[in-house]
Amino acid sequence: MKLVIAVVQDKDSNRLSNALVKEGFRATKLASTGGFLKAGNTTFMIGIEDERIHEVFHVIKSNCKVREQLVTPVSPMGGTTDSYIPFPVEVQVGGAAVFVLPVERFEHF
Ligand code: 2BA
Repeated sequence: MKLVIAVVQDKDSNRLSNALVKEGFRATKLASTGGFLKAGNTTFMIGIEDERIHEVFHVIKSNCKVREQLVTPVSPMGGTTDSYIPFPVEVQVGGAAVFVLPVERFEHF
């Protein structure tokens, strides 16, 4: 068994959770905050048998979009503070940052 941890944009979270339920996957949604943008995102925990993991990836990929987002860095990106002029930069966010962890044991009481 594996635990899939997927960080997705809030805009995609309802669609993804509906799709997971429809395809028969169990998932838990956690409200989270990205360290870089300091904006809300959603973290899914999905416990899944090893042989179905590619199905979960497929559902995540089909329901999470890549989006461009403008962000003004709060600290210099490598330069010194005296030469620092803040200006917005565009970053690509998503579709999903996905981690796969081995599960030693799963009990459901
Ligand atoms: P954030 O940390 O808010 O990052 C949002 C987006 O900003 C990232 O999109 C990436 O395009 C950019 N970004 C992040 N750190 C950067 C940096 N040091 N310099 C330049 N650009 C940077 P994604 O890669 O799609 O990540 C979306 C969210 O997924 C992240 O939100 C974070 O909450 C989570 N995440 C991504 N990689 C992670 C990791 N290795 N560990 C834990 N969480 C991660």
